[in-house]
Amino acid sequence: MKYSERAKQCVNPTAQRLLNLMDEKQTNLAVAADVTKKFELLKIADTLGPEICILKTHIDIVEDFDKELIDELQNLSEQHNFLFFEDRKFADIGNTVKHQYRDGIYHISDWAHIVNAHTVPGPGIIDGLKEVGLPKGRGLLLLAEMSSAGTLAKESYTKETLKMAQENKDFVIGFITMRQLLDDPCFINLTPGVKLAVGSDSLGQQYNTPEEVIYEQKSDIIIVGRGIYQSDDPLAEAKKYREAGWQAYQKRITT
Ligand code: BMP
Repeated sequence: MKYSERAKQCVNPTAQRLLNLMDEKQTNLAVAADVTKKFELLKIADTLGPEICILKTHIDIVEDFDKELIDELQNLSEQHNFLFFEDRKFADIGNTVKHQYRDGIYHISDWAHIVNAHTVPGPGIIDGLKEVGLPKGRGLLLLAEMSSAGTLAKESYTKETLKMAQENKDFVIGFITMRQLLDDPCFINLTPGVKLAVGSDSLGQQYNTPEEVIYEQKSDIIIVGRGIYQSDDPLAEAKKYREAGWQAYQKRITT
């Protein structure tokens, strides 16, 4: 099914918006902007914005963070039509994550269309995040699997995570996963650990290619960080990933 056909079946407005945006803009590329300075983050958002469906942030690594950064990022998101995914990986009890999502320095729920959570605390984490995010039309991804070597997110942990998602379809819009885990068009699968060549880094990250992730494993969105922002020409490299991810999607929906 095309992303936009899937959008019609979803109840969550962020899921609908993302799936429609991907087909309209013809991109299933999310860039992981893991940089520590405002100007670097803004440069990535402005230069790569036209190529991506999602800008994935780790806002707490930005050393000179201030409110203006969010204002400027929001302007760029409107100008280039991409969504924000704050990769906060909430992992506490419902009451605590509610505050972490809404309050503090970052006020994540005010600007991040999408956030994610570990399921290790149990379903209360979803309830807490939902209290804040659902009235704002936000979406949540659950970490069903991870890309790193030796991850404990597998087998029964992954299965329980899927169950929690199915019980919260109004707010949970998909998964961080290495593959499609459920045959349900409303769950969007996002896969990190993507490079044009298979490999690993020195700290446990493991890489697969866009073709493997989107075509073979039937995931929906490739998340690419260092493969793009550490290259000599990030824009040219982003275009390569965009093309590879889109071709793999075209091949999947036509075969
Ligand atoms: P890189 O492409 O540079 O390896 O970056 C991958 C990005 O995806 C990082 O921001 C990391 O935090 C995130 N990520 C991951 O690598 N594996 C996971 O299982 C979950 C993640 O969020």
